[in-house]
Amino acid sequence: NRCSAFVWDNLLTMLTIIGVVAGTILGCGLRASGQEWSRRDVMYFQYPGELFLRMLKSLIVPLLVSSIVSAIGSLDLSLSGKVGLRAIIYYMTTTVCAVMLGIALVTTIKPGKSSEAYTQPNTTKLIVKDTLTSDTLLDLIRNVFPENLAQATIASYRTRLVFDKTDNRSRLGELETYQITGEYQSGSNVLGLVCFSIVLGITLGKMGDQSKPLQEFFHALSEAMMIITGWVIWLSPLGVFFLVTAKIMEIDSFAELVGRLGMYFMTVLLGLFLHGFGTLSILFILATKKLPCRYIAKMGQVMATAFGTASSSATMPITIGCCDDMGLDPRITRFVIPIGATINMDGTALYEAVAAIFIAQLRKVEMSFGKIIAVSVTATAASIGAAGIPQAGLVTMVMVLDTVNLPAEDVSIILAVDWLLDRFRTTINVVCDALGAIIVTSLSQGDIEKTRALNNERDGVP
Ligand code: DAS
Repeated sequence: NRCSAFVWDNLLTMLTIIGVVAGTILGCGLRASGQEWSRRDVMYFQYPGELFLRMLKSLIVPLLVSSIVSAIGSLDLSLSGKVGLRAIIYYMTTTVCAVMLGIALVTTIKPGKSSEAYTQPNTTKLIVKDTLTSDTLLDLIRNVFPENLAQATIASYRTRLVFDKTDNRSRLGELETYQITGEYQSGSNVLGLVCFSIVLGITLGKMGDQSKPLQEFFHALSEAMMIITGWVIWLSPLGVFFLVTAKIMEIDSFAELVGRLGMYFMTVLLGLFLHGFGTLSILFILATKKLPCRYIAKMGQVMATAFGTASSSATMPITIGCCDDMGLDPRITRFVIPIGATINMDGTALYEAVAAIFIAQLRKVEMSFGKIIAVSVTATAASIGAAGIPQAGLVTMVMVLDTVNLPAEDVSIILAVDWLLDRFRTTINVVCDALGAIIVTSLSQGDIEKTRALNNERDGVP
């Protein structure tokens, strides 16, 4: 009985993981067949997965706004202030720890050190369009204040990276130009919406009974979004299956995964593992006096979806559902998870610090202490500004490279393995968000009880 209960409780997670594995096997099998797959073939394979991703993304805006507004409105303002402060302190602490761990590893392992001078691969030339670090930094702050809420989720950065594959060796048999620009798809970069929702939640809280109808509206909307999430989540196994298959079909070659990029790849992976199951676990034990393993064991669905979609924003509804299943206070979960999914990206911060110093090593650029500090600061800022969509960290990395006087086109050096590293770092991003919700809830228990007692006393409840 216990076994069947376990299987039933984890059925969807197991099916989603099977979807990722089966997609990997099919993708490799299709490549091994030696047949040339056109972009259209890849698109057909990707299509069901793209529909699944769009269903999740369509939930992001209504869920994010309603969750934050109803959560802040339902918490006393002093309590929501304390909860918000604890969340921000947790996000900053874990992100800085991730960057420092990444820098320690890359300067110790030195994946970029090699005898011969590095030559840019002639297969991928990056034409950088008006990439200005100051512009990127100013854009990060500019996007906090959306000028038009209806379009708040379409943040435009001036950082534009155009990858121009000049060789015809490309897998898809045609000259193709990747255009990775700062113009993120709708519903992906939600920094402005998060800030507006926080201000609106605080305002409704200050308005008292006058805002009750609106608070009830946002609460009902948040619950409705979670119900729809419960339906969409059952498509995860198929969705991730097709997304992973198509992604493996379209990548150029696995050859880059060995050799010099392989060492870089393993350095980032080691850092993500040590951060996820080392730093975060230590912080978790210190804050909650509990072991994190049984909580992480319940995050299988979240991790499988994050890995399959490479989007922490798209995974956000599932992360909230996972926290609900763990019995956390929904008012705190719906407050900290949307914010965490937007600005707390430890995996991305670690990756950007490692990548920048790896490229400096390849270029034989000496990294002074001052430059390492500059990388730490800009990698943290870049991870905050990165949207929760696939390969967003690649775009904001331009800022990090510029601080160590590396040309932005060097981003293309690590492009070949970025699609896979992105999935691992996105998984760590969402695990960190979920553990943060548990930690903040645990640290706020006393305040929640105190506030409840004060409210009961005020309302004359015995
Ligand atoms: N894929 C991003 C995310 O969704 C992370 C990144 O690109 O670095 O979190």
